[in-house]
Amino acid sequence: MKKHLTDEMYSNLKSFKTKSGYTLDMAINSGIKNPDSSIGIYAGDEESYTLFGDIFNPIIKEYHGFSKDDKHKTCLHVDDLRDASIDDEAIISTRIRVGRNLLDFPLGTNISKKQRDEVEKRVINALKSLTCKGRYYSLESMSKEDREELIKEHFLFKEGDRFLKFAGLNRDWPSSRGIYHNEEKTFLVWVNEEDQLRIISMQKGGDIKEVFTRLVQFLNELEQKLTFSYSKHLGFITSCPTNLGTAMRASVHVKLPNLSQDMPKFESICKKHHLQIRGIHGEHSKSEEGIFDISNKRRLGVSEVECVQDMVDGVRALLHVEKNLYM
Ligand code: ADP
Ligand code: CIR
Repeated sequence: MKKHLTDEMYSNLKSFKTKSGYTLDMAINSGIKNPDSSIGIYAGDEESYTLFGDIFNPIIKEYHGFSKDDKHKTCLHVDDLRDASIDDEAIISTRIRVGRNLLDFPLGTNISKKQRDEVEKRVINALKSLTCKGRYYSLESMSKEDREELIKEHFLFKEGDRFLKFAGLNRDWPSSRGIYHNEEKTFLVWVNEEDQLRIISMQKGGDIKEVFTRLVQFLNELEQKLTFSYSKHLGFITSCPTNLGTAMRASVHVKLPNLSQDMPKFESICKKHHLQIRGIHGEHSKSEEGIFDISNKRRLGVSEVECVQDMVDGVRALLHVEKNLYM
């Protein structure tokens, strides 16, 4: 944000307000309060992306390589994936999530408590219709111990960090937040975190196709009950511009003890394959014991299948170097 926002742009945009009352000052607050942000800007609603397009567009272009005149695309045909199963003991687990927000509501950054309550009600209602046998647990009704255990096991989100806090996403915490999951915890839905829904499929090991198939099945079922905010140009609308488009992050937890000793090489392979490196407790966390969270970086202008394929091909390339160069 600080790289692209000029004085002139700020003066031009500062008095604008979207229909839900979102302003440029609100959009950039997280970046202003956290100068170490990697992105530093959030939308308050779909309109933010056009009304404040002068600042969002170059950021979107830099992150996704997607221009104003490009078209987003979608493909959820799991069978189009190539070489999807990574049968390697270095792969500890696989997770694919998509973010979704309901049409006709502001995003979490600019939602009122009453609207957030209504979103939770609608989502709970839709979850009841799933053929997946699961239960919804409200964060408020969960014990501290249960909450901490679920976070430690990578199933549940924690209270938003300083980046989310200054974007307005921690307001009224933990009211109207919760998690739905099946007994095996292979299908989960987070409610009212950074996006109103984070729909997640995960399991141990590297059977990426199975994880993707489960996600698509329940996503299709949810779409019968809920209408998500979607634009032809930007795909699914999300709070953070990095999640626009497919809003998909396909990741593995993978052991790379050798390659991670050579960070420039590790990072250059990731860059070539459009991958992002995270620590094992999510964004802005550290790696432990040479285990990293490796995921697709691009989400807009590429289809869902391409997002997963970016991850699969990139992780194969990382494992090749990990095994062959350091024997
Ligand atoms: P998001 O995926 O929604 O962008 P985070 O990066 O904060 O959010 O990750 C959310 C949680 O999911 C964290 O606990 C993280 O460790 C866990 N996670 C991510 N990828 C995997 C994976 N492949 N296997 C197991 N847990 C994962
Ligand atoms: C930041 O700007 O650092 C946070 N708001 C998180 C940005 C999302 N990160 C990402 O690379 N997907």
